Amino acid sequence: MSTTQDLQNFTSQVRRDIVRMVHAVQSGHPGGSLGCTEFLVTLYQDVLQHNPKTWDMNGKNQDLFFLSNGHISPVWYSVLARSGYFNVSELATFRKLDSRLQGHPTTHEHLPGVRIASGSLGQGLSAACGAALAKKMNNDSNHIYVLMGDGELQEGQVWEAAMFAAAKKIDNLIATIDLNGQQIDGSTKDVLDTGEWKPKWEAFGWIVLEMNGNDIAELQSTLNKAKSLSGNEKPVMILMKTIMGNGVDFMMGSHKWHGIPPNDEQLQNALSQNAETLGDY
Ligand SMILES: Cc1ncc(C[n+]2csc(CCOP(=O)(O)OP(=O)(O)O)c2C)c(N)n1
Ligand SMILES: [Mg+2]
Repeated sequence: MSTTQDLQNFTSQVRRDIVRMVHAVQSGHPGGSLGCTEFLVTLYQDVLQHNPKTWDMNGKNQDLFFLSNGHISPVWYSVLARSGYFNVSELATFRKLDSRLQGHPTTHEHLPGVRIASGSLGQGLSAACGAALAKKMNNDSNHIYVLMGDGELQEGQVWEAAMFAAAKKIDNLIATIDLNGQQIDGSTKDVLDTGEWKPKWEAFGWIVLEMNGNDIAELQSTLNKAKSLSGNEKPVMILMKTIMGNGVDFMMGSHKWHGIPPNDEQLQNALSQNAETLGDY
């Protein structure tokens, strides 16, 4: 198990990677990436049972993670690279022509760690259901994790998968929603006020947990709790409160940084707030 301080240091480096990647090509999605940094760092460094060196598409006897809100690829690519899936120097190719690190992940480039294309919102939970069922049929006791955005929940396909997972008792599935309260055009409340999520997921037959996704100690304990609640004939949902743009003060809490890059001055400001702990790529 990693210490909370180790994970905090890792998080700081990933934040640097995110802002440097989107700044370098002047495109990409820093807001959601920064808000989900603690989550992905804790998942990959402390929770997932995985072996980056023997990675393959099937992932037999390993935990699998699916990123459904594929636009937050900067944080995922950084965490994958720094967890050993590929060389960190490849982060410099983000969003460039012929790069394996496309703005939205696809399987076409064969980037280790990526098992589905995502970016077209709404599909990841369905893919995760299929993978989780396959694990059960193969008597593989590992878990399937998936992350979705809160704006993404407005996609109808999410609710088909929500019904399917409960009906089929897919209890090796641990889903998380990034509840940052923001989406591309404004706050989720202003765009489509959907009310409380907890009673909705419970009514659909899920076990529902809540956590602060920007608190590493809480992430560690809640993710472990989710694991301990699996195997009870119900899928597990973690409603994760985050702050969009977390860790870069002028990006925090606003949908405006959903998909725009920092300029030179803003980059320096963002970097000054996040120490270089593992070495820049
Ligand atoms: C099917 C589909 N419709 C629309 C989009 C355009 N789009 C990209 S991100 C986004 C907002 C998603 O909101 P959320 O999931 O909350 O992500 P956040 O802004 O918090 O990162 C939209 C509408 C898309 N990628 N896919
Ligand atoms: Mg959101």
